Amino acid sequence: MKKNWLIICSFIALSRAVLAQDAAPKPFGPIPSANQLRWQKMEYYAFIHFSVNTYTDMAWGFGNEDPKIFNPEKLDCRQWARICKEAGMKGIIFTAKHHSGFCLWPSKYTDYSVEKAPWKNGKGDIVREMADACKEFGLKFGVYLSPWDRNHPDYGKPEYITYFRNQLTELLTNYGEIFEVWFDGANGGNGYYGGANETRKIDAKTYYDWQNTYKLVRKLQPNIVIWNDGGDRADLRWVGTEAGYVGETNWSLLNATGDVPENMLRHGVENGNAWVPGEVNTSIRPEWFYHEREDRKVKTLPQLLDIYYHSVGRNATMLLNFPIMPNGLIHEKDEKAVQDLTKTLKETFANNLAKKAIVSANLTRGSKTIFGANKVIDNDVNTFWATNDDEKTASITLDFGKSTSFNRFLVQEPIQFGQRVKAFTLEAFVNKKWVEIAKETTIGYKRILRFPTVEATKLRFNILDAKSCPLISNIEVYKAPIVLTPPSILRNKEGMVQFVSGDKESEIYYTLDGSQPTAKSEKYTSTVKTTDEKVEIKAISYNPFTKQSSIVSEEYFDISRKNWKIISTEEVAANNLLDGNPNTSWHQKGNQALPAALVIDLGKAENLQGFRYLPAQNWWEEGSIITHYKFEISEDGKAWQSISEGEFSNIKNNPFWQIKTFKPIFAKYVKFTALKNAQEGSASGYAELDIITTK
Ligand code: FUL
Repeated sequence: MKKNWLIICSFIALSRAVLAQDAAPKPFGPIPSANQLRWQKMEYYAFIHFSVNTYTDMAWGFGNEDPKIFNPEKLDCRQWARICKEAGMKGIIFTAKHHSGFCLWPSKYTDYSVEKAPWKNGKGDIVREMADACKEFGLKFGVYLSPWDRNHPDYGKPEYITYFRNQLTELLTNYGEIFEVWFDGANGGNGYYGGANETRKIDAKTYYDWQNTYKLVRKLQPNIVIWNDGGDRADLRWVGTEAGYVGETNWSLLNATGDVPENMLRHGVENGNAWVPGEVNTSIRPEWFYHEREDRKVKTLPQLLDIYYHSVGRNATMLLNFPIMPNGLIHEKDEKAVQDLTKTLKETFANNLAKKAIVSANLTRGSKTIFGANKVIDNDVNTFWATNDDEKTASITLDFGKSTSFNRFLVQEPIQFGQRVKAFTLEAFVNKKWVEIAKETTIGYKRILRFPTVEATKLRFNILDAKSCPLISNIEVYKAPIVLTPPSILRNKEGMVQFVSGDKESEIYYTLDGSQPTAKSEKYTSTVKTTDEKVEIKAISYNPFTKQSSIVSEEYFDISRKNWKIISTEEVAANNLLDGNPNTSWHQKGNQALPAALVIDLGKAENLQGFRYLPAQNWWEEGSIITHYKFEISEDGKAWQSISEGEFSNIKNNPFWQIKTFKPIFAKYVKFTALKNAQEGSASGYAELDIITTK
């Protein structure tokens, strides 16, 4: 009797244990809210930048622009929505108000808006047209409302907060459901401010009283996510750069309070106590607003693919900006670029090879019907493969049954249970041996790996470490078409040109006369000498085996800098800013003595009509970016005339070439002065400085 009783007891204990492991694992650490989860699944959506500064060719409006300049005669929000929809994007975030303070809807609280513009005789409302177009094309709609307002007289005073919230209320009440609101943190201080024309400093942490603003937002739009890089922690985080990538290690966690250094923005915080996932925002051109000169700088297919894999492929979302032209349309080159991206992504992710494999795991939690390995290929991200609670390592093998070639691996965690995986590897079974093809860290909502094509019969995915038992909801394997990266083109001080290949197998062909290069053009073997004059160089990468060509890369160089001499310093490193290599830099010391001037003797008088400045590209580690400058010229190096002075708006977030033009003037000497740096008191960092001549 006693014995039977014991058997019954142990049976109950055993089935309890089995049942416990059949039960879903408990969430680990912070988890996303329903709104964050819905947002994450959008993956890819658009930004649209349009304002009065579209008409003044500026990155930031000053706030004094006359609304009369705002007249987008062909404005067509349906064109914008169509392009985004066809690109596979899921929504659009629109700059309802940028830093200029100009409102693209007729706000009741200001007349600095479309109401004062000639467009539609002041009867138009672009926010309305945008919201309607999104609805028609089945896209979600989001708004960008700049907290910094360079037009409003009360900016800096408590009254402005009331104004800001009133506008927010208009936008979040009158235009249907809003999926995301963007509160940009940029603030350069100076502005028009109702005519005061002064610099106003605010404490971004306290001034906007974000907590109460957030309450208002959530009351008006319960399904919204809030983006904020300047104030209190919101739902989403900036990734610390506008260049279009987040760290390979990317935790969707931060700490709810405290400062977030840029490094943390890129990688998140492994043991952070709040769920704050990253959103990668970048523009399809170097800048956010339209500039005609950037028609040749639209991001190329290889660049856009990199952005996709470095955002969606690294547990973030991709927010890609289209600048609107003064006529109110997206440029056809931008449309073409995004179409090419969509086409390639469709081809890449068309045939999931994992579906054809037999999937097995070395460990499984409880019942295989609930948590078995085949859950990773069942097309349902809500079901997943799991191990027992105490396991931190486990492997899944995909057996293709025959030799199969692939170059992409996609994996997902069911993040509603928290982000868990800390380290994993990927191995391919080639010639009867396991070969490691990737060693990585985090996964999160989605991770996509790219690697050179491998031919293997099996693929093994090994989780090496996790915060809690690993859970995997999805695995996909693909063979993507090869897209060749065009070469980059560098010209040094002496006018010698070097082409740098994007891969190791391709040959490079080029032209120096602006014509389209083909595999019949000049082949690049060693450095090419160009004349000292302006030159337009085009080049392609070409794979002789597949006969495939890359798209064309092109660079336009002004006169060579051969005879230039920096005369304000003897430091040899200063010549780095003339060497044509963006990766070498010079940091002008003497931070006490700011403004620090750089004087260059051009060798002979040139007819100047502008200059360009590229900040040091290693600004993460060292030195600073110049935000305010003065450009002077002289015939004799003694008497100076100031030609251009101002700011490089948004250079800190977007540290690329800054171009300033002016009326043509002859000069033999130029003086460039850094009036202010992004990091106050630090050295001024230069990668390159160049002039633009009229010749
Ligand atoms: C930045 C702004 O200053 C830019 O103008 C742009 O709107 C970008 C998305 O955010 O910080």
